[in-house]
Amino acid sequence: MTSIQPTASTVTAAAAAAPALQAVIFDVDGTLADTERDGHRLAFNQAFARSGMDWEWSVGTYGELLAITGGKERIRHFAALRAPELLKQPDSDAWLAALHQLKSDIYSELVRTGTIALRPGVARLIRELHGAGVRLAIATTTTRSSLDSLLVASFGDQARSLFEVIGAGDVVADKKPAPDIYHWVLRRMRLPPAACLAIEDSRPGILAASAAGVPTLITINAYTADQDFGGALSVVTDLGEPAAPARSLGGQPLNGSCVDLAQLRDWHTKAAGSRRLSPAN
Ligand code: XBP
Ligand code: MG
Repeated sequence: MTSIQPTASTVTAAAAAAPALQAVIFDVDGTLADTERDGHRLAFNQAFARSGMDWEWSVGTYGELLAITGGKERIRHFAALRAPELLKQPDSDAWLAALHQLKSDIYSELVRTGTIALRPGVARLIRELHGAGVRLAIATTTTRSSLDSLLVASFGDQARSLFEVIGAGDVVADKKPAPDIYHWVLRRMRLPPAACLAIEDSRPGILAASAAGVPTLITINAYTADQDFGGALSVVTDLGEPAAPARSLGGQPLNGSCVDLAQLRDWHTKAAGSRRLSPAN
């Protein structure tokens, strides 16, 4: 097969015909905040203890369990390995739902006490995008009540007006890495995937966004640093603050110390250019 080598001028010409960046879709856990190790994990463990169960997920075990997205799904997976008889009870679905509800309530309480901060650059970038009229959305596997608690604790009264569309938890049957939550959000925003950019932190996240056709920026964290982020627009340590610069780890390089709107537009335009020139498209 003949390979097409894009030149700077052909990339510019192709990108000119592609949709401009209109919306940014944020993942939540691991992206907006480091919620997993000291938030969700603790809430699961407290829910197990309060329910009289001897399960306790260590930091390492929880890292492995993150491959199963969704809290109910994660409990079900662990039960299938450790106590399959629990899943054979006639009321097992109700048991699981009640246990997860307890976990979600504990998580919301933890978040309300202010123990989980937004990651570097998240509030700065969201405010810049909102101020510039870029549309904002959320695509997450997390339960809606847990997300709302995090948003209110982080953004106060502004929480409800910042994000135009919120896709969370069970609004779709198949969670990430399936693309369904991105399809759900895109339908409600009435936007094509190429007009959006996703910010994710994990392999299930980039698989979901990419399968929906949304170009994706990755901000890694301790649980996801070694994962495969092939196909990402760019991989960075975090979104960065002027006094605490982010670092490039792969893909398109970061120009400067922070991810800002100008940087997102630049990456988005380059992605559009290479997509249109790719022989597969
Ligand atoms: C991460 C998840 C979630 C949380 C737990 O979601 O997989 O399941 O770990 O939340 P994302 P719930 O990265 O898509 O934000 O217990 O509410 O499911
Ligand atoms: Mg995530």
